[in-house]
Amino acid sequence: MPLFKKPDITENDITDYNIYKNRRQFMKTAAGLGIIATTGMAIQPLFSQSTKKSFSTDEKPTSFKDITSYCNFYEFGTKKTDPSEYAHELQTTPWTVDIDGECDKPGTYALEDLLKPVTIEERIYRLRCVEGWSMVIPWMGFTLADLIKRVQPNSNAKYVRFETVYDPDAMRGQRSDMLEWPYVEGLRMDEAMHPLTILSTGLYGKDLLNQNGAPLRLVIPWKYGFKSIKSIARISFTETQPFNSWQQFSPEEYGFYSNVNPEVPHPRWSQSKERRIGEFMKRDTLMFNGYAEEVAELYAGMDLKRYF
Ligand SMILES: Nc1nc2c(c(=O)[nH]1)N[C@H]1C(S)=C(S)[C@@H](COP(=O)(O)O)O[C@H]1N2
Ligand SMILES: [Mo]
Repeated sequence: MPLFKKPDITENDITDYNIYKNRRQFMKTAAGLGIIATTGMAIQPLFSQSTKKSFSTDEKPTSFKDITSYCNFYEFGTKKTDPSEYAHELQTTPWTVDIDGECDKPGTYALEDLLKPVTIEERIYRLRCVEGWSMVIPWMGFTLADLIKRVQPNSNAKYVRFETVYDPDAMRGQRSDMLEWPYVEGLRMDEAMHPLTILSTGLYGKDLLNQNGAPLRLVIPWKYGFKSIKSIARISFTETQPFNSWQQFSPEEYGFYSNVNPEVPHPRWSQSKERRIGEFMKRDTLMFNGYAEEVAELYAGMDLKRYF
């Protein structure tokens, strides 16, 4: 994975966020008055009235422009601007997700059917890339636990494995052997069931753009960004630990857990500091990306230097 590079876009674009906040205020008022408008909203229904404040950071979100143009999505190339340039080449409707392995309700699910019973809510999370930069992203999504409960994993299911869509005609990066395709990620079942772990369908109140992993991507805020796999086409319940893409690429550098940990350096660079995109000074990286209170107990008794 390349070392930190300065974003190509440095302009501090707060206009989008103001529009977004005003729209949110409008939606709340509209909901209060019972005049709920639904036009132009494909997946994002309404801002949930019961936004779980406790899970959202009140730090200032990174600009919409930076979030959507400074991306890692190697299926479209390795440059930060490749995804925003080429990801439109992927067709995301219709979309299906294969659910298989150790569960009682396997099948090929249409995305609409997976989304029908869920309430989309906003979660403002930090995202820390292993390369040494971070963002604050106002995601729209629902808990992965919601979906898992519906497909009923059996007692052999110890892990959840995810695959990105494989479509080399549309994804130019998949025509190279930079990584083995499709991109694979995995979580232990308790990590997958944790209320902080979400499947995202949007950000800043809009449907995800392809470069951010439309139409469905994982977000696990206490782990390095590469765990948050994009454009998910398969979810499997497994008895054995999945062998994720970056671990396949370089097992000494990228582990299965990949919890954000300022005390465990990457073999080629320190992880103790990070640059928040849009800011100049570096800031300290926090244990579990600042979510220790919520997730440290998942790893009680584990040597986090060994299980990095
Ligand atoms: N399929 C797939 N998912 C992926 C990646 C990728 O290359 N392919 N990059 C990961 C990395 S390294 C990061 S930091 C985040 C970036 O998410 P964002 O571009 O939406 O901010 O996506 C992750 N998910
Ligand atoms: Mo990353």
